[in-house]
Amino acid sequence: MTAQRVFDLVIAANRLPVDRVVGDDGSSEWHRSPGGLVTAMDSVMRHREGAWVGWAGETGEAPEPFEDAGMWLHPVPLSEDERETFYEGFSNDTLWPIYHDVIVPAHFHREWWRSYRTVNERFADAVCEVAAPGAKVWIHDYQLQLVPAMVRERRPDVRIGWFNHIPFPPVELFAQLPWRSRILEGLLGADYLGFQRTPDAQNFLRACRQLDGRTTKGDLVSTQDPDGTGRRVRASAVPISVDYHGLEELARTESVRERARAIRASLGDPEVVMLGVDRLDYTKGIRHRLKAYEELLADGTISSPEVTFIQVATPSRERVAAYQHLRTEVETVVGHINGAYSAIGAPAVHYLHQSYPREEMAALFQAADIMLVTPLRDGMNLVAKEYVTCRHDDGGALVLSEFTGASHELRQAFVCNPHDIEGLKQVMLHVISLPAKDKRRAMRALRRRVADNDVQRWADTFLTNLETAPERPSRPTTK
Ligand code: GDG
Repeated sequence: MTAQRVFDLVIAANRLPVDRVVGDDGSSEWHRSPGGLVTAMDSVMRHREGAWVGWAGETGEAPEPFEDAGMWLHPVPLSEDERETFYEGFSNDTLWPIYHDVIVPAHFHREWWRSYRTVNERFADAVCEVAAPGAKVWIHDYQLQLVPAMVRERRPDVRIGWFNHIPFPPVELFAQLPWRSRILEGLLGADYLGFQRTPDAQNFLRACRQLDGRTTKGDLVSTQDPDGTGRRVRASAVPISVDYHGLEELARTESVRERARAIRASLGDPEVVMLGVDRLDYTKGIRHRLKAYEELLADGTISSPEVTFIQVATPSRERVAAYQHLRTEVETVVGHINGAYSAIGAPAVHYLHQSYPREEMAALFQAADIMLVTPLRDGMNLVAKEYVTCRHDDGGALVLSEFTGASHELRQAFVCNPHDIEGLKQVMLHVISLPAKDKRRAMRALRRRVADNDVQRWADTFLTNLETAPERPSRPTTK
């Protein structure tokens, strides 16, 4: 047994920042796990001491808690059934669609909800085990919305914050959830609730008012704990960002710059390289950008290989049916475009259903003249900010969907509505033909914006908001 340690800062997220990778010889190693939350929080936690509570990514018994890169990792177990019902089911097939404008239908199953509650209880227990008296507990994302109230019930001494990485839906969509009041109650266990954009915080406040008749004033909601104590909870926007300095430094290394040149050379040095980088997810608008590219090729406005498109589609949630359908659709369209418009040795679309190291991503960003970020809905979209960060040469151009959180900050991006294929084509053509000096001016402004608002600033702001949330915590209790 590992000795129990306690910490003043505890992070709880569905996944730990590492995955166990088992080699052919049966030996196992921990590798960094993919996704926006881990990318952001990993760099935040490297500058702070604390514990991270999360699932290690494999079902069955959880590994013993261990230290990795100066962080204390406390694994929470999930059974095979819970992976299907809590993770793939309620989290990714009920909440994810509802919170992303129901781009695909949401599925409601009572046994999925029961499993969600059970797993949230387990996370709350784990958090309480590692939280020191009076600790700050920072809970993340839609998979753990009941944890704030569950932790408060067990440990009234700790400060509880929750941050939503994805959008919070309009009340008309949130209202569809049969368990909507339970979710609001769960969240209101927190002292502070952080959202990507002000409209997300407003959607939450409106849900509290309209669905549960709670009183709100400004960004505060009044609530009552089970013991009758009245409290106010603050809900406001604190937009996430990237590790600007760390990533820029990586992008400036000679090996990454050399790799960027090599990527362009291996494509035959096209006039224009367009790039998409996404988890293979139906929210990301991958089909829409492929359609726009295909139509431009079909009507002869552009031609391949002069204009070449690279799409990195990182494997994601491969056991959920909607993701399997999306993969089939995307691969069919890519096959169709390549069949019609490629030359030997020069495919029109380079489709990469793979995951790459950070260095390769930085090189790809530098190799791309136009970055296409076209989600139908996205909490923030870190890829947009990473692209800008890597362009230390002030080169490149960012095409950005108005339905991303990032578009609320990155005002100098070339904005598109991905549903409007004609409009998307026009934006692509506009950027292709725009004088370089205009694109450089836009890129410089974008880079300043991200440099001034990096991920450390985001974490500092969140933790300050948590610290100064309206009600003081009750006296620390000894365990
Ligand atoms: C959620 C919200 C919000 C992707 N492929 C590879 C790779 N990635 C990295 C990207 C980026 C991250 O994964 C993806 O972040 P996004 O923000 O684009 O999207 P989600 O995964 O949907 O993230 C989102 C985010 O949480 C943070 O709050 O912005 O709205 O949906 O960092 O670079 N990284 C590497 N290889 C890959 O193949 N190394």
